[in-house]
Amino acid sequence: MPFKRFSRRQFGKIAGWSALGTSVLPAGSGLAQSDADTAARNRKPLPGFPSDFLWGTATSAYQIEGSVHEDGRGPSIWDRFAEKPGAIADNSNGDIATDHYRLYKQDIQLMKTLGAKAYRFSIAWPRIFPDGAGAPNPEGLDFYNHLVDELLANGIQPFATLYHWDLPQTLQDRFGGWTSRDTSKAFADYAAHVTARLSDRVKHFFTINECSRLVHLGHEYGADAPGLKLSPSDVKQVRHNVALGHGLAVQAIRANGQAGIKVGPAENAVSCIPAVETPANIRAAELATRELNAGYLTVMLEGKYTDAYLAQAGKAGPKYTAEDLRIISSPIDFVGLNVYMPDHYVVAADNERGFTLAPFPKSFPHMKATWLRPGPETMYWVPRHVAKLWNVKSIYITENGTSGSDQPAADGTIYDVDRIMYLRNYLTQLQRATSEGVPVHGYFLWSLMDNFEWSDGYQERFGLYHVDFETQRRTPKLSASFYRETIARNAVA
Ligand code: PNW
Repeated sequence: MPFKRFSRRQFGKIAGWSALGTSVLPAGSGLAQSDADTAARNRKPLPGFPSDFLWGTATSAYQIEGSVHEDGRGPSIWDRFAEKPGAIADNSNGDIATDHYRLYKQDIQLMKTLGAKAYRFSIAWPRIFPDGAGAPNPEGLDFYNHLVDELLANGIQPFATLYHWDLPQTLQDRFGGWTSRDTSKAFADYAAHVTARLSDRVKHFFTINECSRLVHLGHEYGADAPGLKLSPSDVKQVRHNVALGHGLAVQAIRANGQAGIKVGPAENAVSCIPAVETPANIRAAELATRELNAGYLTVMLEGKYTDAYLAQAGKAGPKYTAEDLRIISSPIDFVGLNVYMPDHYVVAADNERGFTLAPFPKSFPHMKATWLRPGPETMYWVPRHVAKLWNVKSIYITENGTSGSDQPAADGTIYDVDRIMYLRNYLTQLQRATSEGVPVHGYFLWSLMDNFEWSDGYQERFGLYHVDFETQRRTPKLSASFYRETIARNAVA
């Protein structure tokens, strides 16, 4: 809603300002300055994070491993997609990536240097089942066995994601990938196989990374593998099949995992922020969160699509059974949230939905990637909404970070103060959330090191460690020191 439509008085009311007097320091007065200094010195530090808060970093298989032909790995839809001219900005692919498949021991030392106590990685389905289903490839699993053992030997808890977008190509060819529920079933079989073999040591499993991105970018806009541009009704069916895959995998993981393992999704929930923090706007942002995540977290946590989602879809709605909904909403132990940016600033409105989504002004800032609009408060609101709307008792921030230009200065250091600015502000908001009792139990920074950033190739660097993609040399950026300091203090540095 454009603010110019409000009179000053109306705006004051909405913002809850009418009761506030003006409290501006007299400009240029030395006295005011020294008062401010004293206040700053006496300021009580913000409370730190809970004492058992888990700090980690995150990566995904195709973005770092390389070695795409090693030890019997089959092709994935990303190998195939990257072959298409123009699909990847720099015409690159994940053939070598950051060579983590061979350098994983060294990379675990990087985590240790940060003081991180947890690591979120993904397992490449085409390494475990080169044909997507059928005969497993034990050599493929060996890599993850070694990785997990090495993590544990270094005091780092493994958090495994089962699907971070690298679908075996054979499933795309055979069934049309996620357009068919045969893929949802194959995913559950793969999840069962992996959990049976890793859950003696891996205690936390994420099912699918960001259902929404794989649905929209992969199947609606064609910007991610498999590069499809499906009709609205087919997109809704893909969305349903992906949610079904999540639910079937939750059941398979429980049935095959050791007692006490925990499972949940890793979603980038559509983030809705009260444009001005008033009770009415907060309620409107909650309503918007529930509606705009209808095909993802809402159906997973409520076991039904919202009335508005079904009404809006009309004939293009997904086809499903009541049993599907029961499977999709199988109980989970935590919700993983990838938090990057605000999707919407919300204002309460007297309309059918109860909210208005404010358009983003052209002047809204962005980080190096033009899509990444910084809004630190999203780190407070998304977990708060999720905890409140669905009574979720455990949340992990499964990704948060930014790319940067990351140019070395004359002294060779990468002073990535833009990344530090971004992280400091987001973590301050996370500290607000945990100190108010929002049950966030850990944070995984995206990413440990620069890597293959999907259709942006190697042009967007998200790492705490700079990677020279020619030599595979890893060098800490200044933000690595910031993160190490934050972990050491268990409070924003
Ligand atoms: C994530 N958004 O994707 C992915 O999980 C990572 O693999 C990826 O490298 C990382 O973010 C950085 O891009 C995102 O629109 C998808 O808010 C969508 C959004 C953010 C991140």
